[in-house]
Amino acid sequence: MAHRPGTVDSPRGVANVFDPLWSALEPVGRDPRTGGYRRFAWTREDHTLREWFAAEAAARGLDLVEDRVGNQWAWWGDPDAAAERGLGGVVTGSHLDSVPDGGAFDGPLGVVSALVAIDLLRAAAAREGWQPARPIGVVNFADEEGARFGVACAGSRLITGALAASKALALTDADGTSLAEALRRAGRDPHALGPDPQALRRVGCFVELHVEQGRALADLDHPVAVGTGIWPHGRWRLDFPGEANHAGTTRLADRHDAMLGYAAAVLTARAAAERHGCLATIGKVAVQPGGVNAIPSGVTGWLDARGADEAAVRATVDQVRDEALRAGATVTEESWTPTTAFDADLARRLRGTLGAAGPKGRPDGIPVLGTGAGHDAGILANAGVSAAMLFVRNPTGVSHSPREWAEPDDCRAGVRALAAVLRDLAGEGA
Ligand code: HGY
Ligand code: MN
Ligand code: MN
Repeated sequence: MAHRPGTVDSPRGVANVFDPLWSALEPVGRDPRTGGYRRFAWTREDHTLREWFAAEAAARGLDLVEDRVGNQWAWWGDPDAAAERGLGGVVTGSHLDSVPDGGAFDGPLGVVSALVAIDLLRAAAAREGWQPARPIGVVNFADEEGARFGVACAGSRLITGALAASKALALTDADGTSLAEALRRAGRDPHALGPDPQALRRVGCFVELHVEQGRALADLDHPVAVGTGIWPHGRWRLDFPGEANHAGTTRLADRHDAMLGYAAAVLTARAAAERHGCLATIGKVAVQPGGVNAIPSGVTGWLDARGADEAAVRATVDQVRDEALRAGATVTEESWTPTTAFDADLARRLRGTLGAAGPKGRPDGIPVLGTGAGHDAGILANAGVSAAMLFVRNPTGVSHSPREWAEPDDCRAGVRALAAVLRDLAGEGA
């Protein structure tokens, strides 16, 4: 049952709306053993989350549109009529899917904060007669984590053309189910998949609020920051060949053990990252046949490499690639995101709005942060959309883990900051 908005102006203000929305999401895809989330694209959990988003949009009288790849857009105002007048919409939002055993905040904090920010602006409209000069949209991007089919930000990459529909439809999950089949089972037409210039034309600017995936704000003792950019980063699949045989009867000299090449690549990734000042992770591996007493016939590992300097990331990947090729592996680049700079004018405007509204006595106003985490805002920015981010303090600094956290007061500070920047961006003559 969607929560009835409009009580955001009550004494408990933002919490009065934020908390029920958060509680409604809390159980969806949660593993009671770990407290982590499994919310993968085009699964039952994803369906539940999409239905929740649609109900909350309807409860606010927002017009819900699903684009060619399944991203959900909820609009206050008519973005097409505004686009005819050369006025792009002001969009916020994020994603609802997770990594395996992910935290509660990565993605959902941006979507829930966006809905509550709309409630704050609606209350201001009722109280002050304020009306946005531009449509305001809330987006739920599909498959941002790429946890099931392996390509991150798939929804935003597809509509911007950064990911070809043909490549996406052929992606398969651990069970061998293709994205095409998963879409069909979810009642979507896989052949509709492709770039969606109409969806993008509606967006004048995009501001994504996200839990910080690090400790910078905790160290700065500030609840909210403005994002400046995203490090270059990518994913590579490493397939190591071997020969299945009996663990107890095959002499060492006779073995072709795929695990050895994989293990060397893992150690090389760490050494190369240290050498080049980057981050390299091999966090996912698949072993065939996967028997304790069977020498592996094949091992597939996935490399995630990132860093502030593109050449250093490439050098890190090259070193791992050379090691893998020595073991006879094939190496496939699955995704690459270049250095991403958010719209500097937009970021400056956010700082102007928030610097004034930030905690008193801070001469430097609101902090600015870069990040090594990928986001849909980065994909849109690289497609020429004016985009920026807001980060909310995470005292643990941990993410992609059940330990990810944001204090309720900081979540509310994030909502108020988001509402302030949306009001400025969508305001009269904006
Ligand atoms: O991988 C990332 O940085 C993001 O969480 N998709
Ligand atoms: Mn994430
Ligand atoms: Mn995220």
